[in-house]
Amino acid sequence: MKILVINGPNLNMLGIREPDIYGKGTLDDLETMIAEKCSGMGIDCSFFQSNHEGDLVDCIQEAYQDADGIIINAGAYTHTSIAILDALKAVGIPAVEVHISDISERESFRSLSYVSYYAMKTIIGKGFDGYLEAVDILSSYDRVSRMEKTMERVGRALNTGFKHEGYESDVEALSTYYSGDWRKDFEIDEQGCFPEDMKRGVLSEDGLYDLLEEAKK
Ligand code: CA2
Repeated sequence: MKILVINGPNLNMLGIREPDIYGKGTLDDLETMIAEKCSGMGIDCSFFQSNHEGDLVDCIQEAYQDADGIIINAGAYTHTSIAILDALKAVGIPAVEVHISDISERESFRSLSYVSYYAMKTIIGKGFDGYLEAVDILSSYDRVSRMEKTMERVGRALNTGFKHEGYESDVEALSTYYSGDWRKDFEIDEQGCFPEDMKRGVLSEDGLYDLLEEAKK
């Protein structure tokens, strides 16, 4: 999984002034903290900071079909930039918005966030930890959506007698997930079956293993 972390105007000043609002850590400290968390989770992350609205728009556009998730603190552009909102909508990459300070408790002009019209979640007032929470949110979302895609492909493949293109690698993926702890993310019924809306037809655990074996032949 690839996560892009974007910080907007003045966030390069972190740790230099206003420590009472933004803390003592620098942008470098923040990026190191996120990189360490991502590396422990097997996530590839990259960072971008700019004071220029158009550069932030370009960065979002360049992430199209490349990043799987965006963490964005658009700084003051949060409250003014429809261009950044449109760029996020245009690329369609799942995004979490983060603000170091609690923007709901500050000047009234900070209460409006255009970015939040797109972001799946907005985290405010948790300092640098908000970015770490955002990594967890994007990682879980990515895992669930990959699993759903796999299940959909398996469902399609089951209906086409395993002839669906690319089925074998999906089976490998399913087999890996199935032996792991991903179950907690999904409702599994008493018979160990996947919920009806995640599959076509009833499939027990034993049945699934049989199908996996058959598909690998
Ligand atoms: O709380 C946040 O993360 C903000 O996005 C930070 C922006 C502000 O305009 C938003 O309303 C809320 C500003 C970042 C300014 O960062 C500085 C850091 C040190 C010294 C001065 C500014």
